[in-house]
Amino acid sequence: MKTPKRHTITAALPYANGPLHLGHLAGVYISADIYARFLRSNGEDVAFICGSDEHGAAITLRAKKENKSPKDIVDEYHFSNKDIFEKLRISFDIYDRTSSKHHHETAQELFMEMDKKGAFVKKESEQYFDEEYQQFLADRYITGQCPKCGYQDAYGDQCEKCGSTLSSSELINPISTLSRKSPHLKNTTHWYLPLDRHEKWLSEWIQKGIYNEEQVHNPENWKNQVVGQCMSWIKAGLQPRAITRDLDWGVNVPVEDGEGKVLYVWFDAPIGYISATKKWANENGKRWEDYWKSKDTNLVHFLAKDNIVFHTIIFPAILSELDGYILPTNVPANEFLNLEGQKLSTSRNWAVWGKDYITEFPNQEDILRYVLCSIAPENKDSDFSWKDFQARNNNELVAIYGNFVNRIIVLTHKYFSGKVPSPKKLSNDDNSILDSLLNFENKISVNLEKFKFRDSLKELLNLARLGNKYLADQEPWKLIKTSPERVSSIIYVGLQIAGHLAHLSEPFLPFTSAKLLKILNLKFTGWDVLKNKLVLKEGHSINNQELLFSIIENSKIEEQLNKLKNVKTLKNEKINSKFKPKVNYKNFEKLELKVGEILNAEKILKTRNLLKLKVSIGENELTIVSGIADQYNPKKIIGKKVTVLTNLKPRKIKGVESQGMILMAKENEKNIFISPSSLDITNGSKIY
Ligand code: B3M
Ligand code: ZN
Repeated sequence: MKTPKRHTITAALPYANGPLHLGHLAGVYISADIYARFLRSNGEDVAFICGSDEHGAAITLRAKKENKSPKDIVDEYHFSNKDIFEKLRISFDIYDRTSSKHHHETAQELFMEMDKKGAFVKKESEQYFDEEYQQFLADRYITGQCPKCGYQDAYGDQCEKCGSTLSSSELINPISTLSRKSPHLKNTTHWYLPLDRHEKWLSEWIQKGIYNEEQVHNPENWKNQVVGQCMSWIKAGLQPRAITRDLDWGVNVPVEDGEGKVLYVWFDAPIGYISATKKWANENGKRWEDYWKSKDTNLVHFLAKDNIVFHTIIFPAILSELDGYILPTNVPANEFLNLEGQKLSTSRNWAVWGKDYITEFPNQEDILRYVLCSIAPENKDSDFSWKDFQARNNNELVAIYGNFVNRIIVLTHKYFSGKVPSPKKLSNDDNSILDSLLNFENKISVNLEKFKFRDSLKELLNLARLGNKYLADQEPWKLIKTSPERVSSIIYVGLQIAGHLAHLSEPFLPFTSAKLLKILNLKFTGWDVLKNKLVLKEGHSINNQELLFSIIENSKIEEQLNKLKNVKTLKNEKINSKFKPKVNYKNFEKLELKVGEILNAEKILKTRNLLKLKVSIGENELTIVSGIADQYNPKKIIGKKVTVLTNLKPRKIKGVESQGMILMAKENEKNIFISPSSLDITNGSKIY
């Protein structure tokens, strides 16, 4: 037996601030899983590492908006995302969390190792500070006018209108998203990773693949777009990058004068791969160092194109400053997946959510895996459409794969009582088909080794196609009376094809592979058995047929398309609602708006979403029923200042008289209180 090679396979850690959609799955996790399963099928030693990325300003900002703690947010999405991965059988060896204690310890340890070595420079600079909140503002916390295109609501790090990368100091009229006031500049000190010092070797490494004598990779195996992106960064000149932030959520900076600061999320997140490996190794009797510090280990990072530079420039620069770490052998980044011809967008709800797919297509996980692999955005952006999804299922999985398996199993039971027959009369054609079986494993493997997942999946389907065509050409059902010896040979050959198909499907279609192996009464012991064209012995009994795939009806697809149509209509309504007819001042004046304060809040029993609020509006108190229980924890909103419409005609809701209305802003289907920006404004103050 050959000695197994060791592989550390990482998949980008999804931010635990939102649900997974098909773009994430097609961009990263399906390919990574196929690769990990392929390696394991070949007896290789694999650590397949992932987890939730639970730090960063995007998470704290979302928490603020929803009036929750960052911990509430990451807990919610960590578990729901983990569940989706499990249901799709993404076979991570560990799905860890960067908010865990062991990760904080590892990240701090590595920071200190680098700090001691002098791998950082400390620099003072001016950064925006929110006086009211007594807080420095991460770039995401500042909005203002884009200096490039004039867009009013650009973020401090990026303008979403024109796509330019910005720094908050460039924004015109910056506003803090916390207090809604203009922040002022104040001095702060940060630790910087001087990427300029690393420019030379990184450029050599990316272009020639040479890191040191012991670690060399062939740069021709890297995707063009990955090398291209790295080189365009390097050519522009690498700049020192701050790796600490003034935030209160993240890994604390573990040195003197690090107080009030945390590590930059892109510093700690990739270290998450290492801390997760440590945890997994500890729990499984392995040495984590073998997976990160041995030159024989093949380190591969799976991710989408917006994460490339972090894994090919910043993380390698970090690793190079640490003792004995290896660098990735490859970073086979994918491009993006679109949906029905449009860019996927979480905020516009233009997405197919993993969770919805799992509930709406029960027991059809492999179809999704199949389709997303067939259209993986390997070298350019690709498109998911429901019609194509249906066609691939009906015309390929059902009509070719499922049909072949169904026929061969039914015929074996019908003619040979469910036993593999002895081939009485093998023809030349039969023999050449049996010989050709050996090539499939080879073709699939060669493609997978090059991260060509689409091509390898095509080969898998070609094997099913071969079986289907073979049975159609041979027509054993016509020969059974006249030439039973021929039929024994045809069924024998057909079963061998099915045996290869069952094994080779494992990385791509793990549910189907398991079912087919069970039908064939085989145990999966890896692909070694495929070195032999005969995987089923004469006389071996097989089990009964089970349905592998079924037709997806038009109505099912229409349902999905309607859902997307509704998203579009909603969007149009939003646009149209900007243009509601004008009202005169007299009408506006009829509304009595006041500043209120929530004095008490309780859930109304037997309702999903209703809170009964007691709201002070100065001299009076109002009882108000509000449908916000899914977003606001009643305990946490007491004392909150809100805007109240106080002269709305009272009405009974679930038996409670509601005497007014609290004004809300709707963003991404969430309701957010419109709170007066100044906290000490008196209750009952008129708003006009
Ligand atoms: N959390 C994924 C993203 O950019 C990011 C990956 C971290 S990998 C260390 O959506
Ligand atoms: Zn712009």
